[in-house]
Amino acid sequence: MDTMSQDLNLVSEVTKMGIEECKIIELPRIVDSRGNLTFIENNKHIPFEIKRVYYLYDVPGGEKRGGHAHKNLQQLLIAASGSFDVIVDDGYNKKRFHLNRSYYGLYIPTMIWREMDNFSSGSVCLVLASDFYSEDDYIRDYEEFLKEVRV
Ligand code: T46
Repeated sequence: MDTMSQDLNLVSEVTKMGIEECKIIELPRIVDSRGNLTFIENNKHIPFEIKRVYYLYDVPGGEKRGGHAHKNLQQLLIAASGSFDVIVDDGYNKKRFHLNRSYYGLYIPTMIWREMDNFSSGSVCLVLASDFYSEDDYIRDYEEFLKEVRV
């Protein structure tokens, strides 16, 4: 297969991702009167290898984050503290998830537009990502995203 066909195949793979692929994953929980504990092991509890961890915090009330899609990145978003909403969009359908438990993670595959709002005071959004940071992996223009997914 030549490089061009491989690239075309990759694109058609990518376009198959629908919002039904965005799933809440229930993480292990050790309930303890001293306080609960949740753990995540690489390649075991989530469907990708973790290469990066980052977190959003001190988000001012009423603020929004996100507003982009990733070409190749997969992520798991966890409300490590407080709560917030994530709106996922595959170019045809949208779905709003309310994250408010630190033992639930929202899995977002490639080529899903995401927006985040409704952050509670003191909330922390912990993100596990399948790759290192690369601005080239972002699609930050919604019209460009629609063009890519509606082929
Ligand atoms: C996502 C949502 C949930 C870095 O230098 N390294 C990093 O690992 C990240 C994530 C960001 N940055 C820089 C890039 C920008 O200059 O931090 C700045 C803010 O990033 P951005 O505007 O993309 O932040 P959010 O909150 O809109 O989106 C972030 C992630 O970028 C994104 O992948 O899915 O959180």
